[in-house]
Amino acid sequence: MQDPKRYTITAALPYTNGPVHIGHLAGVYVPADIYARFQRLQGKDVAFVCGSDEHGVPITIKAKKEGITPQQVVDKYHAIIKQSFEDFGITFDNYSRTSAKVHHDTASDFFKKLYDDGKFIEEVTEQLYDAEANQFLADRFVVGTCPKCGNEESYGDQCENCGTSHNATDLINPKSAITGAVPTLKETKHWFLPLDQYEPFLKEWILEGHKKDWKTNVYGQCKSWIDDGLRPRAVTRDLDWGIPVPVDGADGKVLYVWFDAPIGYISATKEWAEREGKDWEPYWKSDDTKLLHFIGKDNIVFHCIIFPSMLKADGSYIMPDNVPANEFLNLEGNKISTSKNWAVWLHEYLVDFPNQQDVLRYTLTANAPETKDNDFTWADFQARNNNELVAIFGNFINRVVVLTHKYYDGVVPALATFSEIDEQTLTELKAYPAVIESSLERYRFREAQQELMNVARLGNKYLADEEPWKTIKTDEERTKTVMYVALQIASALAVLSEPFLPFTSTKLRNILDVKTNVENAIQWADVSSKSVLLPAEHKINKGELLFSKIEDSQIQAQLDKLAASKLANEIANKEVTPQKDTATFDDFTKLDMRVGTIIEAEKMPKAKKLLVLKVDTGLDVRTIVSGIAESFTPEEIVGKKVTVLVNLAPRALRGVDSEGMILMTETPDGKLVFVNPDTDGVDNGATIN
Ligand code: B3M
Ligand code: ZN
Repeated sequence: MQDPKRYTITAALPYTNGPVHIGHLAGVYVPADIYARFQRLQGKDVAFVCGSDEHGVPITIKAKKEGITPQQVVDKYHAIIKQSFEDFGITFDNYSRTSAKVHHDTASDFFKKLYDDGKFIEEVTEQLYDAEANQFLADRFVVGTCPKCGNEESYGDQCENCGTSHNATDLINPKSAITGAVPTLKETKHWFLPLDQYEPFLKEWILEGHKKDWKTNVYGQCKSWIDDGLRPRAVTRDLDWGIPVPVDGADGKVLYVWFDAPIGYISATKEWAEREGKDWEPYWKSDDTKLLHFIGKDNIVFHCIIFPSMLKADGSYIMPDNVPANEFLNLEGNKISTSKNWAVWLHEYLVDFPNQQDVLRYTLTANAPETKDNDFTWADFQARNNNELVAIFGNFINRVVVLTHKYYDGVVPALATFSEIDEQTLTELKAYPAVIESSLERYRFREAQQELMNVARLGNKYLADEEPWKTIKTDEERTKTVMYVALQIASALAVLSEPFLPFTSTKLRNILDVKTNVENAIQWADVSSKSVLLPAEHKINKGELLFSKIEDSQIQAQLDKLAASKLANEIANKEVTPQKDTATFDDFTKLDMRVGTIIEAEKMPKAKKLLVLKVDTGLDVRTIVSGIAESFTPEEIVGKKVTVLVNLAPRALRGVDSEGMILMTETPDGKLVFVNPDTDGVDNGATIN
């Protein structure tokens, strides 16, 4: 869209059942924030909204697990999530929540209007029901095999493996996530949005209208959805947590969370507009508004197919201009997982790296999963900080500030005459805003940030070539000009870095003293249009380091933390053979177990696993064939004390009669070990009971 009058920028509402981690930040909130800050810097009218998604089954499941109410769950995480966003400089104009009254009213009214206009199909259908839990199994209350990709752990409404969104009754071998029971079918009435009726509209709007400007991952998913054929989707659920369905005969039913959540963007805009004394409607209903949804790839269908169909059904809303969805960020080679604690939590990061928000923002953007899944590694984080932020950006600013103080007491010197290289450098500098802008307008945030770093590179190269630390001894006038030019580049960096590195930008503006002085406040466009950003005679402040080196020990501490998570998981997920049926005391006493000693051992010919042992059982010396040849050599077990089941009926193994069994167990990696009671000083033949 050319020259929109205003921007409505939404970022996916995080589910309020846990804190937010780097995956959230990289996929959605950092790019959305970069974009919003950039538009504001250009003087654009921006509404950047988000909020907590407080309905839906995951929240009820979490509440059940913790023995608290869903409201307590969302209150707890809403506060943590909101704080994390503030701490990382995500500049929402409003961060709302879907339990707010304004949202309940907005979502109810939205449903009611569609209902009154006859946009829904009302139908009694058979839905999955858990008789044990006395509950219908909507969405995440049911797991089963995805009909599309075969993932055995697909949820009722969506498969996290292939991204397909389906109806719970489509699952193969469904199981209740509450009791594990196989669900039965039970009749219940619901309201369906007939997505099939919106197919022609979606085809024209997306397939024909956005083939060129939407990301290929987004366009591709939409196309495959539409090509597969759309079906009516239930927008209500039999649950007790959510927004009550606002029509008669809908007791015990709530709106499907994916019906109410996107309306949360509208409620958040309303809440904001009211606070600011503005009218919310142009932000959602005016053709000269650019509406953008920043989301992760698992949300594409909801934002490109279902929500637009809802908006279309209402008829008074605009459509999103773009849905720049990202792929997923992995962590050290594995999928980020809340339940496995395989994540870098934002609130924990700030404890370990206080005031280093920009380092994380920078790394996540540099490595953003824009076109494919990407991996976050702590080694990369360290390298990006030390080799790029410290060595390029920080180094340039540091040199400029230190030299300005050293040579001119912090006062910007007057230039003498520009040399060709000065002119060239300044011309190059002036080109950057447009270059960065072009990347940002195509949602290429990695590329945009690289261009920002090229500005710092330009400055470093200029200083390295012009060497003011040498010319100061020979040519004072030349040195003044060089420092003047370098200070212009530093000022440009202060403004161009703001969307990406907001905390650094603020520090830099403070150092250069271009923050509070309105006349000197540099705007984005000034970098290309003004010949002077920082005039001669202007005094800058004392410097401070913008970035500092991250040590190996800090990185190791993070890796240790992850290793501890991994270990804790392995322990928690360890499969233990279930207990066998009860044995009576008589059953037990039938088994005659004795302490014995292996006195001879040799390999069974042509059998990889078997050793033939002679064992002194105290009763006799007998032959026992044991399947331990892959864990022990014959030599190492001669003389070993063992536990022998002596009254096991003899059986022939490869023609050798085995007259008992040695008790063994197994280590986690499959090595056999003897069950070897503490039998020092106990004679062979002693009974075990
Ligand atoms: N809460 C899903 C998610 O966090 C969801 C987004 C809603 S956006 C309207 O993946
Ligand atoms: Zn699937």
